[in-house]
Amino acid sequence: MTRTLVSGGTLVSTTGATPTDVLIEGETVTALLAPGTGEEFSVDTRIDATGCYVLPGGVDVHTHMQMPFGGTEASDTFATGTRAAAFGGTTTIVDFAVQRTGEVVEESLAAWHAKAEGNCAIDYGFHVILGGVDEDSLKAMDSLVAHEGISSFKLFMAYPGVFHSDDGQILRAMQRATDNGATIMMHAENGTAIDVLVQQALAAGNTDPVFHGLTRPAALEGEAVNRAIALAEVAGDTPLYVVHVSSSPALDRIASARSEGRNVFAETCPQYLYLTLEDHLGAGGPGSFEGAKYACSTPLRSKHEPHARDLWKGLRTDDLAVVSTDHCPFCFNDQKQLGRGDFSRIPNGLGLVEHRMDLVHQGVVDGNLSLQRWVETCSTTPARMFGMYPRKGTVAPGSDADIVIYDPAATTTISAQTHHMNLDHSAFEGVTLQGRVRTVLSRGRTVVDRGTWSGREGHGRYVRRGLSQYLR
Ligand code: DUC
Ligand code: ZN
Ligand code: ZN
Repeated sequence: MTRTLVSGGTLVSTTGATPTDVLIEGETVTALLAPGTGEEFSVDTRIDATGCYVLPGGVDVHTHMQMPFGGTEASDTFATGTRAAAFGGTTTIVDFAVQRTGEVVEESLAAWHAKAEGNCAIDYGFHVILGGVDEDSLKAMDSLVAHEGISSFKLFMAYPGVFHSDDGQILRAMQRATDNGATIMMHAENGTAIDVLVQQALAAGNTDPVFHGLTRPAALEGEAVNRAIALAEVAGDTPLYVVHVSSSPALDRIASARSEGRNVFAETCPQYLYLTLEDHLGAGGPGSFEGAKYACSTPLRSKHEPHARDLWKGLRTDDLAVVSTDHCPFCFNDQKQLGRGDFSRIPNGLGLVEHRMDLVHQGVVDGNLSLQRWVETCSTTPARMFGMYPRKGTVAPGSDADIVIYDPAATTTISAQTHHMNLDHSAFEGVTLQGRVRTVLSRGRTVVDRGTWSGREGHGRYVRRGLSQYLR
């Protein structure tokens, strides 16, 4: 069994930042050692982490690799997307297998396994999107939790006619989850009301990308979050995890449910912390299609309202427990173009799996978040929330040796010319961030070192997950 020693670095965890050497045997961390004491071990590989942070590999629990959506398919495959994730310091993803109305859940899951197996560069798990809640899919939830390592199911209050579940279907799925222990992940936007606003905007000739945001107001995110929380309460305090929270009204309702001790959890994504409706979705002004690059749902919010400031605050107070990406990339030249002349046809999604760790680290540099909280929101909590801890999300004896060596003194400049995602543009084009991923280990194997790839398609394994570890 090969032995690797990572020495000279500062181990960052949820509780502190301490100079520590890390001993790895095979795929597993076997010891944390006082600085310098690792020198007495005979090892095959020594990795000098002097001047760097050593942290648990990032865990991104919201990605959509090669997902069919909006008349096309997300442009990253499991091969390209997981490689890009690794370049950015993420060593585990949890992607969404999609069941549509009328499809058999187990068959949908098998189809997603077939897409991923043998192609991933890092470890991966699955949630299941239930696009059709009926007797069969409800039954399938039980067996997926018990036998398949799937402990979370996403429902949509948005996208009528595509993924949308009505309140009765949501209540039934939540009741089932209360019984089997699963977490319900909610896309909380009032889709029926949004569709009315969309039709009215188009009828008035308002077709530019900015209307994607203007027809999905924050109030309709807040309303849907409120309804989801009420339904989860009626269903017996079902574990509820609200995805891609983008606005103050949504966060307010989550914070209030949490203050009552409810099983309510939430994530946000980097785009809502940094990008705005005016500067990005509205880029180029009237008549420009540039903003299509930034069309995602929930949408970017107005810079004239305190959404981003509140989201950073929510991350500090734990009302937002996780930062994920909702990585769902569509190329500008041949995919986003589907929405030219009709914003409602722009495939929704941004490609960010490669930049989450750097973007949230910038929040540390800017004083918005502590170093410990960076690791907590990007690695440890997502692993615990979705039943993968302590195998993932920590550097400790017995955990998988998924490790990032991060140089806080270096910088990263983001560009489509240099990123590794299969995407012809970048939402953060030209932005320079403080800090840089230097070396990445996935289960003991170096996959990235100083920008050079040494990973392998098929190295990534399926992770069977348990229940959320945040429940009473
Ligand atoms: N939101 C997106 O932006 N893309 C995919 C699905 C979703 O809910
Ligand atoms: Zn969603
Ligand atoms: Zn999503």
